[in-house]
Amino acid sequence: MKILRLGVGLLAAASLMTSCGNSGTKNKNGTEGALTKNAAEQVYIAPGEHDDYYAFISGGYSGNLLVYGLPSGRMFKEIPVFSQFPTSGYGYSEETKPMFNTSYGFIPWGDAHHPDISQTNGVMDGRWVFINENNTPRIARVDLTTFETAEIIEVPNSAGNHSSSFITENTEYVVAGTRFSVPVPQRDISIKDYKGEFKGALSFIGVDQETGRMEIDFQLLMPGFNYDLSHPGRDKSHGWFFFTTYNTEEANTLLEVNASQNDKDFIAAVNWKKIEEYVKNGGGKMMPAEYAHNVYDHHTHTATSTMKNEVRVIDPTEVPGAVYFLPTPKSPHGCDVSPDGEYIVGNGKLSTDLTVHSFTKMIDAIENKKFDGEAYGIPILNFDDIHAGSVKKAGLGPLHTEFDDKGNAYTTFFISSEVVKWELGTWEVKDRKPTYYSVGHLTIPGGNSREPDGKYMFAMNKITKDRYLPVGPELEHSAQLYDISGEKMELILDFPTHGEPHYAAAIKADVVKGNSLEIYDLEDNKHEYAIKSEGEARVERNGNEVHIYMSTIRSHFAPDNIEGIKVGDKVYFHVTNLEQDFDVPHGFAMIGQNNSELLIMPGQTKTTTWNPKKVGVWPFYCTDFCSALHQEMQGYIRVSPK
Ligand code: CUK
Ligand code: CUA
Repeated sequence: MKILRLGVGLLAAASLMTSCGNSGTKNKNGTEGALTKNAAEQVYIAPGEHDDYYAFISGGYSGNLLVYGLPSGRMFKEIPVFSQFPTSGYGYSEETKPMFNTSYGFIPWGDAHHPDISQTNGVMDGRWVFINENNTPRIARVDLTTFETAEIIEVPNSAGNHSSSFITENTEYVVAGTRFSVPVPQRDISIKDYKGEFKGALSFIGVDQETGRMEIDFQLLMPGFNYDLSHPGRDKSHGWFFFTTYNTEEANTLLEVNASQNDKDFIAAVNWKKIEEYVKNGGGKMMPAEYAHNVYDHHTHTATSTMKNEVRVIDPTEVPGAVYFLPTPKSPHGCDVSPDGEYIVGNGKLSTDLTVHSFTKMIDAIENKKFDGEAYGIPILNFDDIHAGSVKKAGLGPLHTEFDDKGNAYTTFFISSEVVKWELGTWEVKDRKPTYYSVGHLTIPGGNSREPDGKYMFAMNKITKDRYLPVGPELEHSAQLYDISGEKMELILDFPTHGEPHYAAAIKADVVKGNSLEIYDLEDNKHEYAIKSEGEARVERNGNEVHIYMSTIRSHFAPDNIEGIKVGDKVYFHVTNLEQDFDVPHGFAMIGQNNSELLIMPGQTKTTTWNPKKVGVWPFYCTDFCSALHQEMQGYIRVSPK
């Protein structure tokens, strides 16, 4: 009961904090860390100059990924991933619609959470960004040469794909852990039979190092807890993966109360090297499971979707020594591993202390078989044998931790709305700074690798209130950038983020910059309906299907007068942009068309459809200002009766 009251107490403190934030609106200048001139200089990027870092910020329920520059906080691009995006026609064009295929049908929206950048030897290499979709479990891969979504794979047996998409040190695996446990395989059973019947699937998705292509190598079917977040081991703990759990009570109703009974939940330590070995020797079993695998090809400019029908599943008790439970107080949320791989930080969200486990001690305890019972056949280690230390009274409601290059850790506290800097090894708090307001994640460039950078940290807040000019009841979220190069953190910038920012992955700009593609080579365009010159532009009829092979070049369409179309036809516009100059897209929009416009980059082909319903002469035009004669870039289609 004591535990329960603590939980409720914290919840009360949470609502208190929210009202604190509110009263702050009255005294805007009173908020701490107002900009100094020095701070302004630090974040100022002169016109035409470039930022030092890329930050890939989760767009949360917008389903997308946002590209920002640091330290300026300027947003450069919104990369559509799990949601349709009329700006470019992503998810509307015929070529990109297959990206949204799932075993549940066409799902053109997603709840994006955690981006993570590919690594080589534990260092971010800037090849790809992976990001998870929470709602209809999927993982996407964004290619950092084109900054476009190259692949989306659905994750079967999962529900609330939350402890994802974190990656191992050489991008061997991108990991996708379920939040909700569910019946596996899905079946019609009473919800009251949850306990012991439901399973939590932790998926290890292999990544091809040449192409980046993902395949689900195996799924570990864990006990029916909730799996919240995860992080890979690194350096000395390479080969392990750590997952926080909550609801080890296996409650199926009123989790707010029923899932806070146990004094400690677990961090699950998974030795994936061991399981990989087991799988290589034919271990595990194939289980029927339907899931879509969608790949976009930059040469055909077209996505293809394949429906898979089985997945390899593994019962953790089949592989001795592969999985252990580390008792961790109070529903740990984030699970973060220090750059040297020694410390595993469990952010117990209903605790005021932060619990840190030692990887060396964990291995010792395993070797000496010092177990404190088991859960569903999985050994539980003794808390005192693995505990490295605790940061005492660090704050209220710890969520996530990142690291710098000087042996410090930075933890966000949602309830007390602050970032706390503390030292690894001494567990001493060195500094704390308020955030505005109620921070969730934080990011240090490289902070999730062996080589974090020690210059900037930014905090991503859940509540915005008074930070910007009022815009009605619905506000964008707000991030704060801090200079962390000195002893004390210094707040130097506020900037808005889009959707709910969960994690962000940030990397030195130089690693990515040189690899960014400027133009799709027209000669290399292998799209089924591409044309390479205006001479190939034409209209082909096949029954009541009409295919228009159309080209764009400054500043006209070919063909631009189209006749012979009838009411009831299905018209396909296959538009190829013949331009080969950087940054000269053309757009295409047809009156009453079925979907969004198209934005076609130089060398690219995109397709939209139109069902003419009315007799007449109907215009189309270019939507993107492309030359002084952009307003002349137009055409007509004559529609005759059936
Ligand atoms: S979760 Cu912890 S605050 Cu989805 Cu990363 Cu958002
Ligand atoms: Cu082409 Cu405007």
